[in-house]
Amino acid sequence: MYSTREQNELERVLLVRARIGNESEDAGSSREMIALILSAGGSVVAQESQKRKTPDPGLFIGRGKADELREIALMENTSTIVFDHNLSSGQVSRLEEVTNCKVIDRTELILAIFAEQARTREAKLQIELAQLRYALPRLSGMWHHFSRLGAGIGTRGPGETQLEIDRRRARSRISFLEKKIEEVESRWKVVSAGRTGMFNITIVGYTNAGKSTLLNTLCNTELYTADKPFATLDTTSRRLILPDNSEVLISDTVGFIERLPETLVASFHTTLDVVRKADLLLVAVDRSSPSRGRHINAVRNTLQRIGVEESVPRLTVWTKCDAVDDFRCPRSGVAVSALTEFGLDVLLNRITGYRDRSLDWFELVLERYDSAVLHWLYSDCVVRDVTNGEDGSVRVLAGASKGYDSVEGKMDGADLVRSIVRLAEPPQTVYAG
Ligand SMILES: Nc1nc2c(ncn2[C@@H]2O[C@H](COP(=O)(O)OP(=O)(O)OP(=O)(O)O)[C@@H](O)[C@H]2O)c(=O)[nH]1
Ligand SMILES: [Mg+2]
Repeated sequence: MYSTREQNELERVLLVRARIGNESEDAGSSREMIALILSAGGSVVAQESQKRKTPDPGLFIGRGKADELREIALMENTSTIVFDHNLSSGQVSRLEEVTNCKVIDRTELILAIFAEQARTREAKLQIELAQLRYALPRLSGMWHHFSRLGAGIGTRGPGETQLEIDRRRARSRISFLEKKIEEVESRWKVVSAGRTGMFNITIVGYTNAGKSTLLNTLCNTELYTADKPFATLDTTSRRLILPDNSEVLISDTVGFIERLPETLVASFHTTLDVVRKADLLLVAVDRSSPSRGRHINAVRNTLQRIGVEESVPRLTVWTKCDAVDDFRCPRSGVAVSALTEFGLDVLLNRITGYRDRSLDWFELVLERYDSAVLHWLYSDCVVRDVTNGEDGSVRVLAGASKGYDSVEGKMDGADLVRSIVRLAEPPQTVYAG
């Protein structure tokens, strides 16, 4: 319903960016906008920028510049102007009046791409909610020309304006969507309750960093990947087998971008839950992108905005290393290439190290082999080592994922148990984090 491609025919686009204060010209930012516009179904035929101390309250840019945009749009045969800024509804309608073009701001553009990319029911619900929440306060700007008192028998109540009806419809659709999303959320809660005890890893990062490709390579899956922004809008979780044959859960989710619209952060609350609840965040950074410094900052800010605790461990994963000439391993994090599988063994070892530190380690000696106890240990703990003694005893080195108490409780009174000792540290292995 809000598809930019269908509704606005975003074909020839004039891109506008103001540099506010001492902001400098930024080629990376402009490249990103061109990619976003392309994703929304448009192509940039001209770019304009203006340096300003502060944005103009009425037009964001200066009046002279706005007049100039009208001339450029005529010359370039475009009727669409995209601003790399968030504009107020008043600024949009005044700019549209002056330039005689359709004006789209950054949030609207990103929302349009999300709408275009949404495949699953959940993503579609969340994006529609984000769009309506964005449009609601703007309806006055959008519809003030059209509001007619008391007109339209049957479709609207007496004395109501079109604006009031649109607002009422939008509000009731918003509460319908909120209810539907809540239903999805409670279903997810049931699913994730079954996973308690599993170590949860979530891959986060700037959009197009190679997150889904990394998960595909690690788990041998076929998630959708593409060289465009916001190819993934849903969360997918898969089991990942670590080098010690234990399992963890790894999730891929929606990518971040600089100035991610607030309405999306709010509506994608359920999707982003997987980020807040992770035991380890793999922060994917495209090592081949010249804008990687900016991307790292944007991801850090977004994690803070969505309420991820600082205490959640984060491991930087430098992706696409095969695409870098003269590659040298960065000092921190792990350098990988999902394409050539370079560095994946190191990454898996580092993940195992983090997971090991989340467990309560213990050494258990049983009088003799007991399949029921061993079965329990294998299903509820990470068993690192089992040694058979000459006297028939069995020594087990394991880590409890549900706390040491769960092990003591289980073993208490079992006459097979010769000794059980809690270890202060995870065992030293090649998996050190
Ligand atoms: N050369 C190279 N390209 C890669 C590698 N990993 C991913 N890519 C490419 O990077 C592009 C983006 O990959 P995705 O896995 O879709 O990226 P993403 O982070 O999931 O992106 P969004 O879901 O859109 O946020 C695709 O064209 C991939 O083929 C890699 O290791 N090397
Ligand atoms: Mg993806």
